[in-house]
Amino acid sequence: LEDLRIILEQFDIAGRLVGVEPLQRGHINQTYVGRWDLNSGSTVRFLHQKINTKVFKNPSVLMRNIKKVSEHINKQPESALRCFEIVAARSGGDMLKLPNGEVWRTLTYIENSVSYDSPPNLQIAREAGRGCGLFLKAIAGLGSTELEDVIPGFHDATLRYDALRSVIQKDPCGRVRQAQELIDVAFNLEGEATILTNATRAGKLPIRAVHNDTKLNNILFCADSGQAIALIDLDTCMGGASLYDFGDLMRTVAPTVGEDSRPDLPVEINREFLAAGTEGFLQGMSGLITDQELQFLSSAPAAITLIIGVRFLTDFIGGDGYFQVERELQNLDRARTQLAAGQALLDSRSVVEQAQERFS
Ligand code: GN1
Ligand code: MG
Repeated sequence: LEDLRIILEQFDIAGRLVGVEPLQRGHINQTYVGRWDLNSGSTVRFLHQKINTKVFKNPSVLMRNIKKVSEHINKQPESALRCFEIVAARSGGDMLKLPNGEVWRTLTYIENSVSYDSPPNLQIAREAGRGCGLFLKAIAGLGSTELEDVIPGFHDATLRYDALRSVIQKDPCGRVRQAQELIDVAFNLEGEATILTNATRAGKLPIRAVHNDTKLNNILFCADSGQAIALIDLDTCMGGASLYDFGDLMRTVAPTVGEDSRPDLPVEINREFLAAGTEGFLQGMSGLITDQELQFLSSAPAAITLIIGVRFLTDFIGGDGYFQVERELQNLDRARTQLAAGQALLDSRSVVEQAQERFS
C-alpha cells in the first residue's frame, strides 16, 4: 500500500487513501481499486490504472479520446448510460507520468453496478446487446473523425493475418511446431475473418466512433434493476466499424466457454443468448444502424472472434509480448478456444439472421 500511496496521492482527491486492491481483469493495463476517506466524511472508491505503454505507445492520444467520449456521454442526461470521470493529477493534466516512465490515471468508480464474464440469464444477454447499441448511439455525435487512432488498424483482419504470417516466418521462440494445428485452422478461416475488413476497405460499411473492446465484462449493469448503465474500458474508442462491437459482445455472450476456459472443453453456442443479444443490439441501435450494416450483421460475431484468435496465436508464437499470461501455453489455449468459438459462431449465423427478421 505504501508504495502505491506515493503514486495515488498525486491525484487530486481531497481525502486519504485507506485501502487499495488489484482488480484482476484485462490483459493489458494494471488496475487497482482504491478506497478513500474523503475530507467531506464519505468513503468512496476510485479506479487507478497503470497504462500499458507498450500497447498504448501514445497515452496522451488515448486520454484525449476517453476524455472526449466520457464528457460526450455525461452531457446527455437523457441517455440511460453514464460514464466515469477522469480525476486530474495534482500537477495538472489527466495522467501522471512518473520519473521511471510509468503512466498512471485515475477514474471515478461507477457504484452500485455489476458486471459478468458470461450472461447469468437471458435478460442480461438482451440488455448487454441493448447497452452496446445505446453506447454507439450515444457517441455517434463524435463522428468518425473526432477521435484519434489509438492503435492504427486495430481490427483490420488483413493486417492481423499479415502479422501472423510474419511471426511464423521468424519463429522467434521455436513455437511454430506446437502451434501448427491452429495455424492451419486460422488460415482455413481467413476468408470469414476478413469479411468485415474487406467490406470496410471497399467502403461498404460506415465508419463511426466505436468502442472496439465490447466484451461482456466491459458492460456495467445496475445492481438493482439489471439495466445496462455504462460501458467501461474506453481505451480503444476510435473510428471503426460498429459491427465489431456487436460481434465482440456476442463473442463473450454466446459461446459456452470463455477466453480462459479449459482448452479441452467443447465449444457450444447458447442460441438463446445469441438471439436475445442480437435483438437487444438492434433495439439499442434503432434509428442509427444502416442497411449496409444489417447486411453484414450475422458475419460479425465469427469475424471478430477469429481475429482475436489470430492475435492470441500470433502473440503465442512471438513469445507472449502483448497479452499478459500466467502460464506458458495460455495464449495458445486462448487461440484454440477463440478459433473454435469463431467456427461455432459461423455455424450459428442463422440465429442472428432469424433474430433480425423477427426484429424488422
Ligand atoms: C484486450 O485486456 P483488455 O480486456 O482491455 C485487447 C482486446 C481483446 C481482449 C481479449 C488494447 O482487452 O482487443 O479483445 O484483450 N485490448 C487491446 O480479451 O489490445
Ligand atoms: Mg480493453
